Amino acid sequence: MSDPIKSTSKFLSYVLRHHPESIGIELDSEGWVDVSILLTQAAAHQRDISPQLLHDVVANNNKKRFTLSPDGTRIRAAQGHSTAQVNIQHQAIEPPAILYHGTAQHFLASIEQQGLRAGQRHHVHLSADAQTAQQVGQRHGKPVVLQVNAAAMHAAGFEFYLSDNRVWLTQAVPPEFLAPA
Ligand code: HQG
Repeated sequence: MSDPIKSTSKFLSYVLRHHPESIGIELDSEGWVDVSILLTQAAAHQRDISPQLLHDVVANNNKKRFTLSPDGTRIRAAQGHSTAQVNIQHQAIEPPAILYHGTAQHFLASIEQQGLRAGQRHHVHLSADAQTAQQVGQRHGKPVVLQVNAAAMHAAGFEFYLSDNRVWLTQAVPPEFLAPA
């Protein structure tokens, strides 16, 4: 049997990032939905998630993908959204001088031409350490880690944001700010 924490995490990623309409819920523009509505609608779509299981998914998730509001009544995905319902107003902050992006070898030619693009997601995802980037890149094929000159981008006026779970986000990275790590 599949691990209930992992399968629930995948289900919640799908619903809270990409397709809230698939279980008839709406997210506010910051990505939040009431926990009670989420659990009721999940149950109505053959997904029984107990409050305890939800708590375990939020607490144990290796990437802290989900955030509970301080009073515990609302939940959101920390990052990775593609649904147009959500437009989190992240506060722009100064990034570390260097950030990393993990990708796959077969994307490199296109990235050298176009730079990094957000694609389906709302942002390009970057990490503060090369090891995390390596793991992200592995999901797509033979991993390659790129170094992003975040200090130069910041000086040029590009904005950077830090998600609840400490993923660095930016709109796009032009090729001149990229180098092999
Ligand atoms: C690539 C996971 C061609 C980009 C991870 C990446 C992350 C281009 C792929 C989060 C390109 C998009 C996000 C261009 C970018 N030409 N390819 N111009 N620009 N790409 O999955 O960054 O498990 O949407 O390099 O940990 O891999 O979901 O983004 O390979 O934080 O919580 O296009 O997803 O987190 O792939 O991963 P993705 P990502 P979760």
